[in-house]
Amino acid sequence: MHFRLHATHRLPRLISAPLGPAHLGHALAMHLRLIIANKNYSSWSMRSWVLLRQAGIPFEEVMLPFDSPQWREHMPRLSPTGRVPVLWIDDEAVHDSLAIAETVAELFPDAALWPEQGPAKWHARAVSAEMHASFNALRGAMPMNISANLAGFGDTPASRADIARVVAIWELCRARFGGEGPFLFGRFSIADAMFAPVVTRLRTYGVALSPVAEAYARAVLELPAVAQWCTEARGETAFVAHDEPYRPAPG
Ligand SMILES: N[C@@H](CCC(=O)N[C@@H](CS)C(=O)NCC(=O)O)C(=O)O
Repeated sequence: MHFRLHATHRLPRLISAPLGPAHLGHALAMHLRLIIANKNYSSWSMRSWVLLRQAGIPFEEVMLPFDSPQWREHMPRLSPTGRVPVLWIDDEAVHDSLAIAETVAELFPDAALWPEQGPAKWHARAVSAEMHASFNALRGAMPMNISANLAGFGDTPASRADIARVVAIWELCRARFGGEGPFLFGRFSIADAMFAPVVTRLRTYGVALSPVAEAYARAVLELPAVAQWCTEARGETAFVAHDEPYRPAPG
């Protein structure tokens, strides 16, 4: 292992960070390359991309569209699991969105990507892990599809129960830990990156939210990195049938 950034590269603390590397103030010693898939569909990719971009950490983006010749050609070499995201740190591959988040937090401690310590940090870890491991009904019934308007689709008892749990998490975090900003733990953290694709799903499927959850969802959508991801997602034209249970293929 050769994580040289830890000692030599310090980032300022983030509230809602400006984009770009200007505030790094120095060249990075490591090359970060993030392998992702379609911005419209790939919710796991979105988490890692939003985290890096919102933290202002420079990285090279490699987008391999699902079901494409590029995916078939490059994925065997670029992803140990055949899935995205994968973060390459020089010639080391770190797969899985939660492992990527932990690794980035470790490499850039001054970005303060987790809350500082104590209960806020413990809860941020817990809800990020819960997001990572749960909500299968919501994922299945309401696949991420940023550019679509599918209001009313995907509303099942199981997806509704998942949404109720997500909203309960948001309300608890906002009430207990959100005093210093509009995010789950006040300032932007890994937990917000983990929930960002859920926020877009709730918009796509027209889900009505409580006032606290709605305010949080708006804050997430207004994050510069989330706004950029969504704009780029809306610019994509690929139609991936596997992610489109509700719409016929165009043409
Ligand atoms: N637990 C993984 C999930 C990764 C995942 O399922 N990625 C999807 C895209 S969002 C994927 O690569 N699917 C392609 C496939 O399964 O062939 C993570 O957190 O990164």
